[in-house]
Amino acid sequence: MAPVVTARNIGARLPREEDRKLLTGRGEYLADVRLPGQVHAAFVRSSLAHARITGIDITEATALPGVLAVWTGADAAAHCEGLVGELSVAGCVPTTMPLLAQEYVRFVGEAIAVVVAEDRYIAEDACDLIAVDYDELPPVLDPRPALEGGPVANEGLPDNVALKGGAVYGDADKAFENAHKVVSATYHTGRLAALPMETRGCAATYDWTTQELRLWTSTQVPHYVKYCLTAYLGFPENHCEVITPDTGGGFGQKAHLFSEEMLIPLLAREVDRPVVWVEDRRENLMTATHAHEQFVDIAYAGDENGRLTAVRIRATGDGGAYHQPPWSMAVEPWCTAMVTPSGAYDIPVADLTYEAAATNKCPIGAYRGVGYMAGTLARECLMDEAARAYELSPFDIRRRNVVREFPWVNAQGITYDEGSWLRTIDELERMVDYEAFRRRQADLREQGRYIGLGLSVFVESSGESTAMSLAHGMGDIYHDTATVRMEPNGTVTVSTGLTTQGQGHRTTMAQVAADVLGIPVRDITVRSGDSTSYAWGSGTVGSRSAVVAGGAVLRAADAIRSKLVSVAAEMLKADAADIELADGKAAVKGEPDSAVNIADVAASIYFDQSVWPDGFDPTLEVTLAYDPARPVFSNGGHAVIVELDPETGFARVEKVFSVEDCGTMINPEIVEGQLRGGVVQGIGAALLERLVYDSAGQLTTTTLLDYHVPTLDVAPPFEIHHLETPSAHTPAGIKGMGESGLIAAPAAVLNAVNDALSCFGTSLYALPATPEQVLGAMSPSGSVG
Ligand code: MCN
Repeated sequence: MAPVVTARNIGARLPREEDRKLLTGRGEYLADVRLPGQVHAAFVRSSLAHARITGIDITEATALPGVLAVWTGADAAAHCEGLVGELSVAGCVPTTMPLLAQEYVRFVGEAIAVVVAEDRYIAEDACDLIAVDYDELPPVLDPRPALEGGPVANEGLPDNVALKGGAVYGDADKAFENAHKVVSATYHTGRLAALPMETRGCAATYDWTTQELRLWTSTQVPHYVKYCLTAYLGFPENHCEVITPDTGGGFGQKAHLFSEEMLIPLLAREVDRPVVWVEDRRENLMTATHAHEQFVDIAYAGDENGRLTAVRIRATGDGGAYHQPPWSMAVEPWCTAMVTPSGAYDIPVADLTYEAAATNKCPIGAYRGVGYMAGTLARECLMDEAARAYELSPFDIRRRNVVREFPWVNAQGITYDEGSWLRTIDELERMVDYEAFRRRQADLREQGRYIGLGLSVFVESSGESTAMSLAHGMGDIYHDTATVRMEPNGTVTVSTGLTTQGQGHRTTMAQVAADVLGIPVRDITVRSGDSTSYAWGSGTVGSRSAVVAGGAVLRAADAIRSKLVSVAAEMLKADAADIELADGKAAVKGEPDSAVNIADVAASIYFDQSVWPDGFDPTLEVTLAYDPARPVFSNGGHAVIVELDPETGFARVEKVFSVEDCGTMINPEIVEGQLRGGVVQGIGAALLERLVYDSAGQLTTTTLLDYHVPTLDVAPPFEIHHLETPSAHTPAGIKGMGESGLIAAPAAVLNAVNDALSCFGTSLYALPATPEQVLGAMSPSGSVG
């Protein structure tokens, strides 16, 4: 039975409970962890992109006073051969990433040795004393030629193919042969860093007398890390605890298993002291996974009316040197090709190819909108090209193709149960006042000013669960649990398996529980994932928390509610079916004067057997799981206006209009914060951010002077419109939305830049659209000015 929800707090714009602590500087992050007797680790990392290690001399480092341990690849391999990464889909070839490089190094920054010393200075000095001899090998840097053969990037993948596969749904050749028009393009998404404000880090203690291991790690997936401590290293799982302190952003980067998280516990056991490692920014930019780099070839076949009859897509990922578990380098191109091509459109035929090349670069991992960002960029930017080819407005071409009836099963067999896909397009057109925009654009062009409007409509999968993770070939995401405990005074502790990187879960999960239990939000404390000794969870990834953790909280709170109702019925001498819980009181429906305080009901459950129904179990603590049986899809769109500076080539985002439909909103303020943050990250991806390797495979963007992230001066004004199409399959109709900003904004920004460039007869196809590229596109010769 669906939980009973009173909807007093769900939907309210409550301020974030967690901000009081975080904004007053009282947050406790990984670097704030202080353990008695703690010592520090530092890593020696490869200075070459690809080489055979011919010798490592650790003699001087080991002799340095204050050094407690120096480990190289062989020491680590004695405990663990390496982290095995793969995606369980057709054509994926697994890799094993050693904890410390053994025979080969395969990207600049790969860890070769680790030093533990009394302080970080000594550890770093000792690292400088370690001499590594290399036999340099040619680096593989370009994924497309790499897939054709030649030098190998990873000796475990003899032809550089980490992933290759695809599928055809319908007769694609015929559809393209018979097409009235074919439009096609190749889009390139640059290599990005998820760049959490707080870098990675971990600290561990090991007590040999009890075999208790404690690992503090700045992660989005503590339960998975704990599982891996046993699976890879053999620490007994019931003797391990993984603790996640306050976390300064993750954005997917901290949703991996990292070698460092395995090494630090081993070293704590080795030196019998607590060991701490805090990553520096350079390490973070070089080694903490990169994201989103893909080439996407895409083509549409269309009939004479602008109706698309087929889509053909080939997604090629530049995967880096290894699969980084659990999100392998294969997820990006697989998801782009197999999940995103038709989006909100009814395109009956699909020809889909995915491939990932191993290269001598940092492994590709997760960053907000894995696979969806590049797929949405290709689909939505080509849709604007199609609009130009058919001489239709960007709204009309989309309206002509958008799905109007639900449930809808697309060409690949993915079922979408509901959505406001057509309304999204209509609302965006209303918000931007399209005709007025075109008039303003024409007037400004006369004055030598170039503005453009870009549109992007998205569908976002959310609520990653067992069913979805198996469909995505992941197999590492399952259900979540929540524990709800009511104290004798009626206050409540909700513990969830979530970790929080800034999403405001302590507020939203309290809102959810409050509406089931009928008590004020202020009486609820939420513990989210600070320790794996609380409720079990699969991690904060894939916009799953509102749906999956929220579902678990709803179910567990509902079980407590049933107990309160049955005892309140005894106390009020009424039928349980007639009892309502709201505003801190239990009352008989329609008889407000009958009310008793829920706190008194709770106290009676603990202390007064006389009001217990027969056989009543007086526990007010319940743990329950939730695992959505099917994927949940939210949807929306962005329309972006940019102005290009003809002097500098800089594209300034003038305004963003967003439509968001994540079903029932728990907290619109938080939803809007998520949306704004994601869109600004999308503006960064579209215009500013790019990790650059030189021809030797050296990363040249290892500081924030070189890697340009958007700051407040780039953040535009927003106009946000909410649609609410609840899911029929999730408790309370909630759908997730945490990735939507970054999934769809880059396409809207590039479309806007290309709309502004249309009077020059040029378009850009690669992100980021840097000032140099924009200037080049604006110059008559098309060359960079
Ligand atoms: N929410 C809501 N109503 C809904 C849906 C969501 O009020 N119908 C609220 C949720 O309760 C939650 C927030 O919005 O507080 C985001 O919910 P959800 O879409 O479930 O996403 P997650 O909580 O699972 O967060 C993960 C998502 C991802 S995948 C990345 S990456 C990401 C992101 O959220 N990383 C972030 N947002 C981030 N925000 C910050 N500040 N830092 C990160 O690292």
